[in-house]
Amino acid sequence: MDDGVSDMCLLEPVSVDSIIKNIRVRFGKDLIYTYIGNVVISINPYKFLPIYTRDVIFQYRSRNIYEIPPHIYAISDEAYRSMRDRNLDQCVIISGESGAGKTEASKLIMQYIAAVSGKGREVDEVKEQLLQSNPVLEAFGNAKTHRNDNSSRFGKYMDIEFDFKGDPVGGVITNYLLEKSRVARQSDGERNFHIFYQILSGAGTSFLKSLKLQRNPAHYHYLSSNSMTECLLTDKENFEITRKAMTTVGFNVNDIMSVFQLVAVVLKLGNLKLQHHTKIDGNEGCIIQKEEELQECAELLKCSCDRLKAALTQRTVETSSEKIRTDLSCTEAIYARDALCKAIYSRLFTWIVEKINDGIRTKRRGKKKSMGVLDIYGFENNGFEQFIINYCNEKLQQLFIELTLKEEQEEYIKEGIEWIQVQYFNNAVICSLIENHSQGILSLLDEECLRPGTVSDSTFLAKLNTNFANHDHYEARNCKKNQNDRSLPFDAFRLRHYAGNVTYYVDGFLEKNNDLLFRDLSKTMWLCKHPLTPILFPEGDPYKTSMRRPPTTSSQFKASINALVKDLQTKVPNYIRCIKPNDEKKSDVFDESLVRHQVNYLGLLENVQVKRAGYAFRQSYTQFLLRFKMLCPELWPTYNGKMEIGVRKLFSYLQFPEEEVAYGKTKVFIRNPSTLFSLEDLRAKKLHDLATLVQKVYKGWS
Ligand code: AD9
Ligand code: MG
Repeated sequence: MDDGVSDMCLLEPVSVDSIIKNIRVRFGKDLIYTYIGNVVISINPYKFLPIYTRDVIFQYRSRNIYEIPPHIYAISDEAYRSMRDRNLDQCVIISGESGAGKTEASKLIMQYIAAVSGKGREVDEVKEQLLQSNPVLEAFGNAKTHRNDNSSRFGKYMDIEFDFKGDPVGGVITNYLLEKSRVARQSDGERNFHIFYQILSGAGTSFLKSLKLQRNPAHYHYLSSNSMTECLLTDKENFEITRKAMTTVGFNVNDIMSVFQLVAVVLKLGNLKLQHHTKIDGNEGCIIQKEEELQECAELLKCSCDRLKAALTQRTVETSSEKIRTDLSCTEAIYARDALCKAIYSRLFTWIVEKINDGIRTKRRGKKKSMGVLDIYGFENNGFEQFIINYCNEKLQQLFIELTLKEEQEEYIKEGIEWIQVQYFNNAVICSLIENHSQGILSLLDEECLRPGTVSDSTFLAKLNTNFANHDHYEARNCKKNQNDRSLPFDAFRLRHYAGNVTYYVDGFLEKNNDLLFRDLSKTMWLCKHPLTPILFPEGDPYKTSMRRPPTTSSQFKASINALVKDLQTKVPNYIRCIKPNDEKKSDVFDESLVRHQVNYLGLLENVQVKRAGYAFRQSYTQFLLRFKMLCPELWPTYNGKMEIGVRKLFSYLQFPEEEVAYGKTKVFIRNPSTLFSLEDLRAKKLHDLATLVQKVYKGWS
């Protein structure tokens, strides 16, 4: 029966076609994991597979990666043991497009670590908190999109900390840029964040009443302006799960109440109807129609209704001598309302992450080991937020190249092993196009946001066109080279990302990057007596005189991504590359062109080539001998000679073909995984023989 090869380094011949064929054959047999060396390729089965039970977990425990079939547990085990036993901090970087299975993979890793690490009241509590942070973050940060019914709309890095025994003692979660525009608007057929539906379908009648909410989602503008208004069956039960999980991770009854009050406020503010109004003095302004909803919002926020109303419909301009109030037009007021709701929700989300961190942060002192799991959103198309997300993916691809392709090749050189360079596409040029300090797209965007005078999305685009007209990875209709490309709209630019071309519409870039909230709104929020709003809107403090401009969205993101990359660089990387088999979210359907696209941009062929041209396995002489010296009588039980000589003696005794092994300065390199399998088999047999012998001797004694 053909199961394909479990490590694609063994493919013959090596080509994109053979890689796809191998993944396809294995996918057809529900073998969703395949290796390229120690990189795991995972294809989403879109169905339940019985491969995540406790029994399976324990099969993978403390086994070598090549001993048993590929599994995400195998790499989790490898990373865990390397951290625990060799004191090497680890990170697991999970990549792939939306719906490819990244979040599920990250949960499987955590489940594995929780199952195999130590037990005890304190440790169990930490584990439970780490695991239960998932349902909370997913309720508030995930949503149904076209591509994924449970799509993460934020990036997440969870760094789990361990004591010297390898037991989890805490962790820190870092969140990246929640897609907050979803609060006020979603594409057709998509939904708002899960929590809105969960609360409406799952909360008890009296709880809903205390939040002044109605059960029907169609009542709420933010949940009904698109075509997916209904709650799903799972929303109701998920509400219970979310609430319980909030308690586990450290929210008390008051915290929970405060959070849901703000969730309710967002829904209710979204329902405010603003109407154009010409005042007696002839000035244009707007009035709020349904005042009851406004009144209820004020009650939930514990603030004066008049103040809230004024903040939503007027703007105060302060000069050194006086305050002047002007009325907002209807369009401006709708904009202000939506901006406020997005700000409340996204800041609440960050507060929730911080609150979880307060609960799981390590209380113990002393040196800790750590393992970080990165689950970032996948590549998607279109506006500002996607541009930022795609920038992040470019950075991660760059890290992958640095650590897997470049470093691998450099190691051969360093160890003095003969080597033919494999060519691969290095995306550093795209990273630089985006983030270059003075001349990148991000710095030009910031410059445009801060420049006095008339600036707009179009002036920003014009600036890009002037600067990057001749750049290989930049295209725009107004650039000479793209003049005849009718697929390029005039209000957009296209980047040739490593994963493919993406067209970005510039509409909203400046505003989203500026991310400014009218001061009247932040001040009103700060003045509310609600326990959270003063924390969420510190800039609204009227006693704070600092007029410093907050950093732009893109500069904040750039800083946090660079900090992340720096952190990842200090750890041993483990990679999981997720692949999506089809766009219909169906099981057993393999869309070859879709998979081909992913295989290409994930650079799997180059990955296999580098691994194959090189050696599938390498280990320091000392560690290698420690494991296998029992296979050579001359080295067993004690060997005091030079380690490299010992390894040479071992291979000569075992009579493996010479070309299978290379001897570096500090490490032994093994070309094929099958050689390692044979070594493992021999070792297992030897151990078995030894155990039998010991038993016999023991019986003889007793
Ligand atoms: V996004 O960039 O956050 O939109 P992800 O995170 O890559 O995306 P996710 O892990 O959420 O995708 O997986 C999408 C869906 O595929 C899940 O909700 C499951 O229904 C399904 N899935 C993913 N992995 C597995 C698996 N190992 N077994 C079964 C799976 N189903
Ligand atoms: Mg996800």
